[in-house]
Amino acid sequence: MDQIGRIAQEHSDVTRRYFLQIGAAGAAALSVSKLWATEQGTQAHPLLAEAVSKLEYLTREENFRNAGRGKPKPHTLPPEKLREVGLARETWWLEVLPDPESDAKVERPLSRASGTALDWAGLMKLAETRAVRFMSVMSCTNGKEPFGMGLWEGVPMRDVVWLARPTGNVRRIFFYGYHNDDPKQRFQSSLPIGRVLEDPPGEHPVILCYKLNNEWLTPKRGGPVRVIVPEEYGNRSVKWLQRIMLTNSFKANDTYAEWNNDTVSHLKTCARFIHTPEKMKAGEPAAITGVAQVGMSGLSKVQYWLTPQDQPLAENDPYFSKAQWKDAEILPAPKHWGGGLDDGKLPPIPSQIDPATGKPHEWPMRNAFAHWATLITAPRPGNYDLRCRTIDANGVAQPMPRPFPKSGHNAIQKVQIVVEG
Ligand SMILES: Nc1nc2c(c(=O)[nH]1)N[C@H]1C(S)=C(S)[C@@H](COP(=O)(O)O)O[C@H]1N2
Ligand SMILES: [Mo]
Repeated sequence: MDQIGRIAQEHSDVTRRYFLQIGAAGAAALSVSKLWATEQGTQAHPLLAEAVSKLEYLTREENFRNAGRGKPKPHTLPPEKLREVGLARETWWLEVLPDPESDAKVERPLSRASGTALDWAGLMKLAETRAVRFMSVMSCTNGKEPFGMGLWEGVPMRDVVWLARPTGNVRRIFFYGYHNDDPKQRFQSSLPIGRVLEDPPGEHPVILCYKLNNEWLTPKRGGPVRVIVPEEYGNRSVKWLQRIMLTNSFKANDTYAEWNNDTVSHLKTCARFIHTPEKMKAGEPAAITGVAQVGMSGLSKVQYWLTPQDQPLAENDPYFSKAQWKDAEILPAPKHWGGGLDDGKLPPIPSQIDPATGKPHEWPMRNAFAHWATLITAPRPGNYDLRCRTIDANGVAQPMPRPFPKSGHNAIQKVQIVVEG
């Protein structure tokens, strides 16, 4: 099953039960903007209610798409081997070292040789006072669909960097994980040191992450500890983390750069379908749902365009800006967040959720998902193309302002629908 299929397949029990109730009411179509958040009194078209009831906000661990490389992939190693190489919580270690090829000044490197490497107990000690949680999207630069929407918990990377007492000549930081002790398999990413030490207002810290959706990070998700960089594509978020290097080099030395990717790229705003019918009847409504990845410039609208395939496309209009786009409904913050959380409730997330109301401070949240839904109707039988796109908070339509694929795939998605008489 593809990733969108996996996301669609998830069910939020609570919203489902609710929609089964109102579905029976069979009311006329109304705004779905109340659907996710309202518990009673809202009527919606049963088709739309049913479609929305299948959505779940957070992605379950097992439904994340996986991108960790290695021969063998580290998460497939047997438990004894994982323990042996430091990829179990009891045996985990992390080194923070000066780059030997540079003149970074680091007073107290955290090294295995000197017995100062950080271990699990040390990380948990830090977590007692420093732990942060936030929700953010995992998305691959070249992935057609986001990999998943996670609630991540970890300790800011800077807290561990400061333990090593860097004093100067540090301009960048690079890091990598376990790679079968084979340098050719190393997957490395890097950041300017400034991004690690400081967060712009509203941005979350770069973290050493040990929990997803309130559970310990599994080997598959990069556990015991991985990096999460909340605002960028997944290549920054190195799994099976073992080594952080402080360097005076000013150059990005990411594995992804060598693979012809732009490594300095904030998440882009873009829309994807989750559910669309393969067939529908002319003149009768059908429900469609989707997800928008809310990137650097926020989200103001999600739109769709249904057009017969035999209708010629406008010339010199690669992004269909002259087409008859219509607005879909962006769903509000869910009442129940899904993702397999214990009783469906979120643990405290001070930076994103108001503890008094349990609601997000802003919606849609940046670097997160926003789901959307709408009813579509095709007047006549035939083969149709259905497309979706976002308009970001600056008013710019997808795939602009950054249409180049190697900094994040955001081409306008198209699906085919057969409309029968
Ligand atoms: N050690 C290691 N970390 C890695 C990778 C890798 O190949 N090895 N792939 C990266 C890329 S390109 C992506 S998109 C994300 C995907 O994270 P996920 O597998 O948890 O979805 O992991 C990143 N971290
Ligand atoms: Mo990726």
